Amino acid sequence: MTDVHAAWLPAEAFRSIGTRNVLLAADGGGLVGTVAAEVAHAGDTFGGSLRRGTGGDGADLVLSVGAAGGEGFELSRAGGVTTVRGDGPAGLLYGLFHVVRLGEAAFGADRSPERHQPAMTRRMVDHWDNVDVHPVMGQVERGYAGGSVFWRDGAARGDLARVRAYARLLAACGVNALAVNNVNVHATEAHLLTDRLGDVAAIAETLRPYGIRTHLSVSFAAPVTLGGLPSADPLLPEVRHWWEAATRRVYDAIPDFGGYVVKADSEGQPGPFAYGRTHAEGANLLADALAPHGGVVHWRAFVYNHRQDWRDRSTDRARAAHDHFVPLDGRFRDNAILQVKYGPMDFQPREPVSPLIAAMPSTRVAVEVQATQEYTGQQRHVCYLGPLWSDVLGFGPWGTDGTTVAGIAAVGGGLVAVSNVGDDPFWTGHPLAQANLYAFGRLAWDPRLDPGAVLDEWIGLTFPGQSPRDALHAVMDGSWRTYERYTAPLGVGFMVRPGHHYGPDVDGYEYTPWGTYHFADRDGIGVDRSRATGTGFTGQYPPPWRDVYESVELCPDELLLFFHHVPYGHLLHSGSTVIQHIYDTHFAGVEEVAAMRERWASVAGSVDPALHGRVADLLDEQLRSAQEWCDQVNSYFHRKSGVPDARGRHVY
Ligand code: GCW
Repeated sequence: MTDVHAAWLPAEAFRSIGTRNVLLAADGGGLVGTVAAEVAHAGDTFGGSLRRGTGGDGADLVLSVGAAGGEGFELSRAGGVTTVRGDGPAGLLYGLFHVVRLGEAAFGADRSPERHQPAMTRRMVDHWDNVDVHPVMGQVERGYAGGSVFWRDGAARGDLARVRAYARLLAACGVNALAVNNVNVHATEAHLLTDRLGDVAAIAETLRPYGIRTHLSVSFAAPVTLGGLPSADPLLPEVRHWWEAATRRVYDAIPDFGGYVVKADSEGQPGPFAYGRTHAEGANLLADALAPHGGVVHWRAFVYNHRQDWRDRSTDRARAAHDHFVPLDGRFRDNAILQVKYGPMDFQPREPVSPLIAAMPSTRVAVEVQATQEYTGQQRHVCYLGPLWSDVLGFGPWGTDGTTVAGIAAVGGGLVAVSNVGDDPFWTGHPLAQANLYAFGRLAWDPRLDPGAVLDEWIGLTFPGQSPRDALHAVMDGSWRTYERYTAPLGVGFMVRPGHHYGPDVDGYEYTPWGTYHFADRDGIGVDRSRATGTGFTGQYPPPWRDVYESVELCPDELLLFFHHVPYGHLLHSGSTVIQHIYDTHFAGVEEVAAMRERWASVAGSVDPALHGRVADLLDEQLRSAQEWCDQVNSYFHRKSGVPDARGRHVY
């Protein structure tokens, strides 16, 4: 693995444990064996010791496992001894990584017993991995970090050392489930379910020592394409039998298999609509096949008409998931999880929270976010997404009373991120994009964590003993808002180049069938989604949001153009007009990127030169791209509106 740079957890991150005498008072292999190996390795590196057995004399750290089982753990310190007691082996593993995170602080002052327990049962990453190199999408769809970590040239990688290292990184931030292939299931990946199951079993074996269960994306048409049946109708007995038998074979090969992920009737993927069946009938077919084995199906709610007529302003893509799924609430099996993107459109830097999340009280809902930065700079721009996800998770669909999005996901299906990792030496292309993956895991474990503090953990674990902490905060803390400033304004979204989605193209999607429009004309901009005069989307929210978003006066500035079409002279709460806001934020965004770049230049010499160089090069590109966004967006709106910039800056 010499071509691989460390992410979080370089050897140095284990110094505090590696210099201690550790007693592991638990038998067995499995996850306890993983803990033993981690501690032994750290001891070999730094001169500490590991003893297994009982009798803690002289130990600085005592690790044990309770009988209850589970992922929680208790941490305490008294009389010079730090104690971690895992509820089960998984809890011990997470407890160990918590001690690593704390570093020397775990061995300082006394600590009265603290309980740690994940908020979400399932904390999952999905890989949009095509196995083969797809002619348009590449090996990893929306992958910005090189090729696949799992496959090479369409075949399984013989050497899974990199996957093992990945599993360790994931476990250290709390991830416990992973889907190995794209939700768009093409001909090659379809076979992972049947004759290429061995590839999946090998990955599962590699992930298992770090407490990660393996999931598989499957095609709803598999009974036809793989099984040779004439139909995939979910109500036909032969179709049910086919899925039962296929699933039994999966569990024979992978006894702790997690389950299936399905994108159906979405962007051309097959689904139950072809047979006049509902999505509940479709999902339940797979849920029933998985149930005897304890598996779950993640059924994606990303269902909309991608062949809409741009002339028709009554069709609203934002409405689609709610329109499709709310009538089905209560009709999904308990092991069928509805996986909902956090926003009603598609992973934009700013969207309201999807109203569907709160509208399925009798269905288990998982919330999906995108660590792979399709619309947030494609891992060429620094864009730390912790604050975005934290806002989403803390959002109260019923206002400040009542539960949050995190609460709904916690009692439902958990949190899912589309992974941003590939075979790039820095794992995520942009080395700083690693922080997004780390933050995802930590926020799924505890959504109340402050994203700045999570970033601080990542910095500490990634650059132990080095000193770029302040510079990294300066570059990353506000980077999501900076990105928002120089891209599409006030929640209107898109304005990206169609197809690859990188860089500006204000009208790129305006006359396409994709349902992603801004409706700018000479007088104003925005999408009227009000009940009074627009698409009625605001009516999908419960109070207070249905009224807040309905009202031009009450709607928060950052979402104004998502919900309303307003004149350029409309006055925002900020005191600025819409047009002046567009100019000001775009100029400011570019200045902020320039400052980020300078700040990064100032820490050359205090971080690994290869890493410094990669980030520096990418910041050059980010500045170029931000400038391009600024110039195109400002020129576009100046030309449309005829309103000059109040500060007389150069617009083309
Ligand atoms: O964001 C869009 C992407 C598609 C993706 C789709 C989805 C996997 O542009 O590439 O397909 O979402 O989430 O299914």
